[in-house]
Amino acid sequence: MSAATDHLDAYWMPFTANRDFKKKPRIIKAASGHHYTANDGTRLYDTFSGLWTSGLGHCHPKIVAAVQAQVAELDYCMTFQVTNDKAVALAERVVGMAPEGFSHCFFTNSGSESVDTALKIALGYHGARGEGNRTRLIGRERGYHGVNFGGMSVGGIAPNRKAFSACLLPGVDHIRHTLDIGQNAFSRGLPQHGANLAEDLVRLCTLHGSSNIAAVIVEPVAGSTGVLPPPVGYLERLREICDAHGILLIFDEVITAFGRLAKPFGAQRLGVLPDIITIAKGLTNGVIPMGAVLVRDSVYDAFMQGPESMIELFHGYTYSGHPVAAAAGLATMDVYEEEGTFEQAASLEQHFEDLLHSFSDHKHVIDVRNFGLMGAIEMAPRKGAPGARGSEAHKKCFWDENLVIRNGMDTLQFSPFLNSDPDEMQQSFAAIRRVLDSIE
Ligand code: PXG
Repeated sequence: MSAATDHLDAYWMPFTANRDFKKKPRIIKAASGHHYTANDGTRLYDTFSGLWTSGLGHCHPKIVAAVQAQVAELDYCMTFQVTNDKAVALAERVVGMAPEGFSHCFFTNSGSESVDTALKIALGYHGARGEGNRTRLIGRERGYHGVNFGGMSVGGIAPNRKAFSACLLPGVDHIRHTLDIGQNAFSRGLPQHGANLAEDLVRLCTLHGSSNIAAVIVEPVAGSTGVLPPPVGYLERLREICDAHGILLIFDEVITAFGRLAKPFGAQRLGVLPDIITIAKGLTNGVIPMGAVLVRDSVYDAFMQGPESMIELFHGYTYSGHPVAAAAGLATMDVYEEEGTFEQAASLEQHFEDLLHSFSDHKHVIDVRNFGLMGAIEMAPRKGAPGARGSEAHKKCFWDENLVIRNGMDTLQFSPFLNSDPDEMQQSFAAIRRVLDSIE
């Protein structure tokens, strides 16, 4: 091993080709606003706002100050049997922004934990109501719900599941994904074709017996699989089928909450209300890990039965409602409100859409998809080397254009800052065009 890579050896990177990365590492040491600073001092524009996390930009002074003050005031406090003032305040704040009827919030530390918590709540809800036979969970192909055993099982990203296939949760099935490039290529916003794919849930109701199904979980706009906005009418139909069969509908809003769709929650933008919502990422602008699960009152109320001295839900994490994370969350909510972030996001959508779709004529590009400030440019795989184009584009953007972009195989994904500068956005796409032109 070369000297350059020795010091990296101890570090096993997540979701990364470690050996390839360590040959020529890309290490960030600082960030401010819309830019990172690399180890060698180079400033890089961040087209992914963290990892869908940091819509307000990096190191927002108000959030930094809140975290600094909190860590000196109350560094930690258990939230089992006692709790802290910031967790209480943040729960109230978040439910205040949520759709009507979501009055309760359970804290976790990540999206993966939020998803597993939501699945457990769904099972507990049915049990509490005397429908303990409802144990089946339904996900969707290409869904990403984190990497814990529950989320991985309802998730539908094949490579994430493959190595663990014998140990996935039993009783899980998946409805079909909604990507149909044949009919919907280069759609702007929600695609027109595909509402009928929701009928796949009816098929699973018939197959498994709908009275055995506890919940269906979907991302309202699938994110990490390469941005799949729901076809017009699709989510409405899922809601109808769930209602008809007593099945809980879970929206995994880890990406779509907090302004990505120009509203506090994607459910509000899309006009379809689930029963349970999972969040993370934008809850603290990515500054401190934190997630949460919001539930409809009917779900919460089902647990609040029996003796008052009894624990209603045997679940929680050491760091659920961590005071420093909660302080970051409160400051983040303040900034969203004070800076009118969700309105800013709305005002950027058309510009973002136009920039993305300017790639429609590119020789490598087979589809462009977008909704809100979520976007993807899908390239055809190079013959015999799937993923090579995406990976080369990522590296070239970093080294040649001072740009951090995200690729999943040959699909480039975009999560611009909610307060992006339209010129910077334009320049970043001009740079990406140069890179795509230069790769084979
Ligand atoms: N649900 C959804 C919808 C997510 O997008 C998770 C759950 C899991 O969250 P944690 O905090 O446990 O990672 C996510 C995470 C990508 C990408 O490239 C997206 C995520 C994770 C890794 C990569 O789009 N989202």
